[in-house]
Amino acid sequence: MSQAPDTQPVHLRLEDEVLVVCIDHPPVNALSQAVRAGLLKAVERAESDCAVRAVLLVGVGRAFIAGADIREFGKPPQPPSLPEVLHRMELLDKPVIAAIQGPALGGGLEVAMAAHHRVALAGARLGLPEVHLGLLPGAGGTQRAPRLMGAQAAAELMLSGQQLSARAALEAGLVDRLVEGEDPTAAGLACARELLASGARPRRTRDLPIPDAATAPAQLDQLAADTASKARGLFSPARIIECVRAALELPFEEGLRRERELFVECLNSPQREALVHAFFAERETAKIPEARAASPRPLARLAVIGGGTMGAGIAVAALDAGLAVTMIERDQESIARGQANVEKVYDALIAKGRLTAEAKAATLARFTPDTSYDAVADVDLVIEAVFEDLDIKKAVFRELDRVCRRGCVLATNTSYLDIDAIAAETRRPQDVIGLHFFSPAHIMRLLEIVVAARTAPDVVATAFELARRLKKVPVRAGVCDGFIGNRILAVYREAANHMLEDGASPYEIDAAVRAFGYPMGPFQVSDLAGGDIGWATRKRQAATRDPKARYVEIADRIAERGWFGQKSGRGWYRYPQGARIGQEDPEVLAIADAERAKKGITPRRFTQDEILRRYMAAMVNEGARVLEEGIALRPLDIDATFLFGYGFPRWRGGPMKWADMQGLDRVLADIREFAKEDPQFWRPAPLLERLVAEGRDFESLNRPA
Ligand code: 3H9
Repeated sequence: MSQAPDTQPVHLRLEDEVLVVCIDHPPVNALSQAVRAGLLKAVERAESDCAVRAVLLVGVGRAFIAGADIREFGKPPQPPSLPEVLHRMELLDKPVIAAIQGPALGGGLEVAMAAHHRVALAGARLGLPEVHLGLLPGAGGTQRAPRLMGAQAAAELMLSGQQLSARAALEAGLVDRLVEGEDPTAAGLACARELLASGARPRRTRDLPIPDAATAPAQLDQLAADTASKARGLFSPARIIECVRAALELPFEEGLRRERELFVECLNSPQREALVHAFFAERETAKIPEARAASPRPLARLAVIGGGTMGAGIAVAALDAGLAVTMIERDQESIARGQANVEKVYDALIAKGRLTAEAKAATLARFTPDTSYDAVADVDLVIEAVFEDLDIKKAVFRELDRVCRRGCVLATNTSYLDIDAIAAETRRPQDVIGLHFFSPAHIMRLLEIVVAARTAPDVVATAFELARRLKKVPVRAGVCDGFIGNRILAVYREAANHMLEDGASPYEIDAAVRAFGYPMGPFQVSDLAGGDIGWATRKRQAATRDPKARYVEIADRIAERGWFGQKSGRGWYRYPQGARIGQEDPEVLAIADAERAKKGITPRRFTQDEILRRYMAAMVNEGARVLEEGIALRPLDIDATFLFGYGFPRWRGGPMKWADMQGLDRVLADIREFAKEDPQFWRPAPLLERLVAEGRDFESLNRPA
């Protein structure tokens, strides 16, 4: 008779006198209600069964436990709670051992810390990353970690959300021993038997003294001050420090109660909701129809055409992912520059002590600079990263079409241009796709994957596979001017220009945008990127611009003076002697005044709130259009684009999530209000109107494609 498969996520079995508790809840053994209930049952069995003399906790599969089940946040809590389970477990009078392989994160590490002994396999990764979800460790972690590793180190671990290797965790005191081998059960059983043979009693973390109790309070003051300036608007870091203070000042149980109160505050904060959305958006973007329908083509050798900043950054990203990279430039001088651009990145790492000269040499052994297109004849994928000019790009693609083998993926890194037109230059438009990297390409995580009209599904799947290997966040986009990100950017940037012309200063606008959580405002960004780039785009668009649409010329007046920003020492701000932080410039304000006067505009005051409402409403409205046209598959793709490519504050979840959290009716009401002055610019997107009429939000469109 065949046995029904065991669907319980926690299995128990007795091995000699050790109760082996297997947490088996794929993919990462998150602590769902069923897992917590299973753990509680295990504790009850250990309490009542005298055949059990020790308890061993192991995770089945690739993780020990990745933490609380993030999908349960925001829903009504289901008993038993994790703190309750861990309380009972810690009080067991039989030794409890956690054998850790893979990730032991958040609640997962809290389980291990409530055990009496911890052994770790070499691949274990331990951390308390709750801060990235707007939370703090809420199952005793803030009280137990200080007792194991010291209050200062615990606070730093929780504030950074950093993951420690098994060795680092051993050195920090988080685990008791590091074991060889790949089998956590065998390692844990060996430890359990040893403990039983030596008659060891449970060693409860709650009873341990905090090793740095005397010095930690002063260090926490320092950490609190640093956090206030670094955590930029984040809610949970200050509360993490408060919990660690409670660990230092209060008895264990009272400390736990304080932790609970502060955890619940974090759980109920809008930041938690936004950050959890960001966590899932980051993972959902790769779930696209083509990835299910087709398999990626082979992907081992890659070529980059162009050795400028972008080409070099892409080459580094690919080299770092273990691919072989050929770089093509038009002549010896240019390829030498391209090679130098690549080496510069590695040399900077060597200078910082983060890379050895040998490792650089080993990586560059996979790098082939060349000046002939023939060198790319056999590669699997080519990324063109030459000057942003349609004719130049078309010429490159004609050449690629001539030399590349059949089935090679031909990608362009254009940020605006028509990829269908580029594909039409080849006899194989099905192999052509857009791979829009963001500068610096080896660091920025966003990769817009632009699917043209005739791109084959397996080419799309290959692009997503490349993104996975490069550890990028891939977002599927359709062809239009600017794709998802730059298209939406152009519109909210225009809204900023309108406000500028109507009376707001660039400095007020930047300040409002920074206060929202962006690292920089739009005028600072323009100074950093170089005002000449936007100027060139505006000149390119002049011929096709709607003559009835409002056009603000202030930026042109600035650019005409050669004030291109940081690189020219002057832009919207002044940068005396190469300063990186700009100073406000009265002459810029005078130029803006003169332009207003020319158009007969009487300047008016804008509050920070109004600036932001206009900026965000423009972003959301264009986002809705991008969705409606199918340029973005889902609202979460737009959110991921802005989170990973445009500095949108992660704790606000992305523009579409932000709009949902404001209430779409409020955003639409703003747009209608603004439309009274400029009905052409502020035309509400029909999708936004429809969602409001139906009482729905963007989230309702986020179903997997
Ligand atoms: C917490 O613990 C609070 C407690 O202190 C207090 C309690 C009272 N829950 O990332 P991957 C899914 S807060 C639910 O692609 P990897 C993920 O969505 C939590 N689902 O794989 C994905 O699903 P799908 C603190 C989760 O190998 C699949 O698993 N813990 C969870 O690149 C694979 O994930 C954390 O913040 C979860 N906790 O990385 C850890 N974790 O296949 C968060 C993952 O449907 N997790 N999923 O797309 C991670 O950092 C990474 O997922 C991990 C694996 C390193 C574990």
